[in-house]
Amino acid sequence: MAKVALVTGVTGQDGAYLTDLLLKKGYIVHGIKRRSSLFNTERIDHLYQDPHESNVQFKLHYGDLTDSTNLIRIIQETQPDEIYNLAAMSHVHVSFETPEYTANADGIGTLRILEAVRLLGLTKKTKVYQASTSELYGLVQEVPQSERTPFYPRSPYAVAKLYGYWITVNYREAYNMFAVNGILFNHESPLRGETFVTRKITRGVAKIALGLQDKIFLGNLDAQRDWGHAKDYVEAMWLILQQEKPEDYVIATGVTTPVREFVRMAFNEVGIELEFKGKDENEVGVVKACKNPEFKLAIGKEVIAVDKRYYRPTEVELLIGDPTKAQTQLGWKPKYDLAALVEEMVANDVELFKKEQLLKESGYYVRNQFE
Ligand code: NDP
Ligand code: GDR
Repeated sequence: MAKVALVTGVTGQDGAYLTDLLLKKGYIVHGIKRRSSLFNTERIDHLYQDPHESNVQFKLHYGDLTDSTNLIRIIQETQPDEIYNLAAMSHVHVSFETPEYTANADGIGTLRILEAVRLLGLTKKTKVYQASTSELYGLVQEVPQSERTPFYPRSPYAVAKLYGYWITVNYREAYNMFAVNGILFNHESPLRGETFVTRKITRGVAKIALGLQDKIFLGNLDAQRDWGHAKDYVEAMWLILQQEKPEDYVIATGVTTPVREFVRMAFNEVGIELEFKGKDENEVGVVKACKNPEFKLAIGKEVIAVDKRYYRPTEVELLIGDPTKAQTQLGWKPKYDLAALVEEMVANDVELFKKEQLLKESGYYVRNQFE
């Protein structure tokens, strides 16, 4: 019998990679997607199966983490062996503007899933994976951060995820459930949401190189992150649920890099060398050399500027994960390093915007003003 998985947040970056992985492993996958006024399945369209056919392995259900009865019904109907709770309002900066909703979806939403499993008498059958985060560490207590490092959340998002973390531990201990946290450090990909810093940079680099954008406005260039590839990280999620014992794991590369360096690496991918001048909000990045004849950028052109709008009221300055436990107990090892990740993301966005350039030249280009 094929295993059945239920994936919340199936339309997100991780949902797309995880669904692909689970289908390849022979699972039947049920995904929960939110109703939206526009199509929101772009990341999983390549996995579409016609629901009118027989033997459909991948099915979508409308749902929302803020709606208990909906979650209970879907879990009852699908009787999953594994639930991957990936749905969340996942943008740290936006959580300062929507703190109550973030608490509801990211914090109480986790409780709703666990409680649904309990109410339906599925505690022995259904394993639950909770998408916990390195944002729990927040204000630096120690580096590198491991499963034993104390938490100090620094945003409404992180505080909501702290509740999600502990309620998962509590249901494991109180009801003997296989309920576990993956404490994942930042992971990126060509499917990364456009407003997270890495994708904002790789999209900006592609558009600047192609003459579709003037400069990129960023916030804190000093922040340091331990960036991995989402494809590697969803593999870890699956491994965590295949263990004998339910335990929490840190998933990270163990290498940290400042945002400024990510910017430099991304521009290098298109043959543009940058130098940074000035400090704090007056810092700018200017073109030092342009080695790719395809992209004609003037030396001295300002392509990076700081906009304080992107500063956070409280910032997480430094994250470095210690993946020793995942390496030794799960046998998990990432295949991508940062250079390979940046290369893939920039190449993807250059291709994407070459298509957009073609549209522009044919008179079809509409600039997205709100990105
Ligand atoms: P994304 O933002 O790409 O995806 C989030 C998903 O959750 C989307 O499918 C979104 O739907 C859905 N969603 C949001 N709110 C609700 C809701 N109220 N009810 C149902 N679905 C909802 O995030 P990622 O894929 O990057 O991350 C997956 C999970 O892992 C998240 O919980 C995130 O907080 C966590 N995480 C991510 C890390 C990372 O670096 N990527 C690191 C550590 C943890 P829609 O498409 O309609 O917006
Ligand atoms: P993060 O990711 O907050 O770590 O959360 P994000 O890419 O948004 O920020 C990383 C760092 O870059 C700095 N930064 C900017 N960030 C954004 N978004 N836009 C900018 O213009 C900008 N300029 C500088 C930020 O201040 C920050 O220090 C991500 C999400 O996926 C969470 O859901 C997840 O839990 C954590 O990673 C681990």
